[in-house]
Parts: sequence; structure tokens; C-alpha cells
Amino acid sequence: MTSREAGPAAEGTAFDALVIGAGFAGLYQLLCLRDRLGLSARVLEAGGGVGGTWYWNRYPGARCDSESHSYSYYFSDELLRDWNWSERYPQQPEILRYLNHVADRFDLRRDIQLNTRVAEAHYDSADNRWHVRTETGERYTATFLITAVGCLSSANIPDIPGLDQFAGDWYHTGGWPHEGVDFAGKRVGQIGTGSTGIQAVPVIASTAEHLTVFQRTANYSIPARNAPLTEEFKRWAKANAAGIRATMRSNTNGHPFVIENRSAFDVSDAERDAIYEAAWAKGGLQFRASFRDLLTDKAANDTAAAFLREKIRQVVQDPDKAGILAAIDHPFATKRPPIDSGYFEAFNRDNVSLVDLRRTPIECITPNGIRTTDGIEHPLDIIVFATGFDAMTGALLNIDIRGRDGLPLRQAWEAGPRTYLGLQVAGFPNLFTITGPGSPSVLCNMPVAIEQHVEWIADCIAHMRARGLTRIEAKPDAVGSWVEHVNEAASATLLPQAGHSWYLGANVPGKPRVFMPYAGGMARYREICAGVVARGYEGFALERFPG
Ligand code: NA7
Repeated sequence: MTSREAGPAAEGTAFDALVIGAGFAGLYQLLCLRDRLGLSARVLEAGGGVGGTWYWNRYPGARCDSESHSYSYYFSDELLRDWNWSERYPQQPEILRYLNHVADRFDLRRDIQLNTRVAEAHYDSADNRWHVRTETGERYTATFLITAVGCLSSANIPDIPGLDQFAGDWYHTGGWPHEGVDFAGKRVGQIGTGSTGIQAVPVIASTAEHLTVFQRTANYSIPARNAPLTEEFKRWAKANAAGIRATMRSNTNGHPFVIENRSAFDVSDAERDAIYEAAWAKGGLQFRASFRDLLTDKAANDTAAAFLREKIRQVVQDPDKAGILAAIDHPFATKRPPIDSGYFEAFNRDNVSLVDLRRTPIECITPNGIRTTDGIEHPLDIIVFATGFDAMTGALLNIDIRGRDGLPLRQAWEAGPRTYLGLQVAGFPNLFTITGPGSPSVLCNMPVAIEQHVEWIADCIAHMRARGLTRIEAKPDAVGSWVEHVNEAASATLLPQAGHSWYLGANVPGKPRVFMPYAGGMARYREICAGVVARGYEGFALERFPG
């Protein structure tokens, strides 16, 4: 901790608001509450620095999949003018520098307490306050409790027998050592081929003696075509910030591109191929914007899937490896679509091998490596778990959050998360969950989703204070209708067809299978939230306490 950040406050200090987490969401929430509303607010952050996801995820190749000029706050024109991104897709250290710059520029650090993990947060209806205890025993209270804990922050480390016997070192990508890991001369095994694993493979392969990739589910990936930003592009992005902001706020996924308004079947086979070739050459997530129906019509999706499988076969020279990598079992983009910098090409290296866990699952970890069910022991010095996260609910449920009458959030969500707008949970007054389950969050460019939630929450609190109201709580029937709507929105797409995706919670054994993010699109969601406000916070009970 540097001296610039806040130390622990006096025992029992009463704040207007406590915010958990100092990533994109927590930083901006603090700014809104403190500087725009004049509240006493404090951020409690488990990490030793600000940055959230970007503080923890320092694995080799860690990079954002959103283009840098869109992976930015858009609330401040001055901030947009000041900051210069260097690459099309920013690397983790650059994003961390950006978030530190934001913390300094807006003088946020004095209200951020680092190295402070929240252990419990209990609502007491007798005083209408949240009573928060940290792992180190400090106690604070607040009228409003706002979670800014991120959607992908609770590591999923699979329970593979024998891990405790492993004689080498092992790491999860989401908790990477700050001093880095030296792979030189090492035999490395990587489990997991999601967005993270796909970024890590080429970088680890370039320094390790040998890399063995353990693939359970084959994945599509589009080349990122990352490159330094030209001066011309930087000038254009600054000059057109208002237009970029408008595009990001008016489309489905919060990215700075528009989804084409044509069906994959409005064009001939040759035209479609040419469109995919151009999108492949351009690179990035925009590939899925080639046609409007890729996520709603299986036949349309099949055309993209076939194109991408063929690309894998063209790139990967060894037909066995190519076959394993191209054996993808779900429609394109129904799991989070990765983008890469040389992923498939890495399998052409002599020092990279591939194990198909569908054919030969992992049996156990031995002191010397990983043994698969064919009896082969793959000798390893280092195991990298690129195995993802207990997404969207894990970080919330890791805190002992209790609402009215001591109801644990874990119990309220036993059958899966139930929220109103992803913002509030019935029975948990004055608790706001930024990018919570039931909001677009991970289906959107995150800073866009975060800014909308943070501003909605700040406006809501301002509305309450202006009227002397001190308690807001989602009504159970509003939660019921919203959960139904979230399910309908998912069912209108192909997204639920990837039966083992983390969108569904299917990557964590025992987790209820519920499609968690709102698939109705960010623009539509923004309108719904605005409509709720226009109708006097429809679906919420607002009260003055004591009454
Ligand atoms: P993901 O997308 O959840 O990927 C995790 C990968 O790890 C995926 O390939 C999993 O296979 C694999 N996995 C998980 N558990 C196991 C076990 N027990 N055995 C073998 N393989 C396993 O996480 P990422 O970190 O890549 O990406 C998370 C998000 O961060 C990403 O989508 C971006 O939004 C940023 P599976 O597919 O479950 O068969």
C-alpha cells in the first residue's frame, strides 16, 4: 500500500456508502458518489492496488479483447483527451496504468482502502444500515452498499486429485504472481483453452522448453490483428469521441462497431465467403457483426462456424492437431468468442503438443505431471490453470452477505441468481450490484455496461436524497418478471446452446444452471432502466426510514 491510499477508518465509522472493489466500476462509483453527490464514501479493495481484474490478471499475453479506444471511460472529455492508448488491443500493464491514472487524476485514492477483503456484510433493519466486517476485523456501517466486485474475479480451480502432490509450481491465470513466471527450460502444462488460455499459449510457447495444452472444449478464435495505433487513428478517435460514444451506447454489445443489418442468406455463398475473409483479415470481435442473424439463426451461424473451422485446418499443419482443434461442439460465439495473436499458429511449433481431454480426460495430477486416462503421464515442471472463473455470482457469494432477517444471499440464490435489472435483490435493501447477474455485463463491452450502472445507481441515490428517502428495495414480483424476461431474452438467441459455458454456470460443478447475463442487448437494457426511472422507480419500494 502506498501512503496515498486511505488507511483503516476508526472502528465502526459510519459512511453514506461503501463500495466493494476498486476496478473500473468501483473507481467511477466513488467519483460519482463523493464528487457529484457529496456523500461520504469509501472503497474497500482486496488487492494491493487499484485495477480490479487488471490488477490480478497478469498472465502472459493478458490483453483486452475490446479495442482500446472503446475500453475507456467516456464520462469525461478531459480524460479522453489526456489519455493515449498505444495499441489496438491494450495489454494488461497499460490498462492498469490507465486505471491508476484515473485514480490519481480524480484524486480517488484517499477514499480507497487497499489490502482490505470484505468478509461479511449484514443488513440490519433496525437501523437500516449495512454492517460490514473485513477479514482483518475492521467494522464499518453504511446506508448503501455497492458491490463492484467484477464478473470474472473468483478463480475456478478444478478439483483434480493429486494437485497437492505436484512437485512443480502451479498458477491460476487470475492470480498471477506479480514478479512473473520464468518458463525458460521448463515443461509447462496448460489446462484450459478459453479466451485466457488462447492468449497465453503463444506467449508461453515462445519461452518454455515445452508446452502441453490440455483441451477439453475446442474453441473458435479470430485473429486480433493487434498493432500499434497510428497517429492518424489516435487523432481520429479523439476528434470523434462523441460519435464513438453514441455508437457504443446505442448498440447491442457496447462495442464501437455496428452489427450489419443483413442476413447471412441475403448474399450469395461467394459474397458471404468474401465478407468473412474481409472480417478475418480485419480481425477482432467485429467478425460476429458480419451478419445480423449469426446469434439467432443456427443455419446462419453454421456458415460462420464452417468458415472458422476451415481456417483452423488451413493454419494448423499437423492434421491430428488440426482435427482436435477444429472439433468444436457449439455454435460460433455462444461461448465468449476469443480473439488471438498467433494461437493456432503456435501448434505448428515443435515444442507445443496438444492433448484432447474429450478422448483422454485427466485422471489425476502426479508429483511429476498430469496423467490422462490412457495411462500416459505428461511430465511437467509448471501447471497453468487457465480454467476461468466462478463467473458473475462467485465473487458476491464469497462474501457473507445477509439481507433482511439474516437471509444469506447464498440461500436467496440457491436455485440461481434472482435480481431486478441485475441491480438489486429482493430482501436486500440498499444493496446495489454493479454488472450483477441479470444485466448485460459480460455480453457487453464492460466499461459501457459499468458506466450505465454506476450512473443509474448514483442518480437513484440522488433521487432518494432529494426526497428524504433512505431505503430502496426491489419488489419480489419485479424480480420474478425480470428473471422471466432474462430467460426469454436468452432463449431468443443461440447462446444457451453452448451447454457448458460459464454464462450458464456450467463450468463450476454444482453451480445451478441459469443463463446469467441479460442477452436482450445493452441499448434495450438502457431504455428499460430509463423507463423504470421515468415511471417513478417502478418495481422498487422506496421509503423513508424510520417511516
Ligand atoms: P473460460 O472461458 O471459462 O475458459 C476456461 C477454460 O478452462 C475452458 O477451456 C474450460 O473448458 C477449461 N476448463 C475448466 N475446467 C476444466 C477442467 N476441470 N479440466 C479441463 N479443462 C477445464 O475462462 P477464461 O479465463 O479463458 O475466460 C474468461 C473470460 O475472461 C473471457 O471469456 C473474457 O470475457 C475474459 P470447457 O470449455 O469448460 O470444457
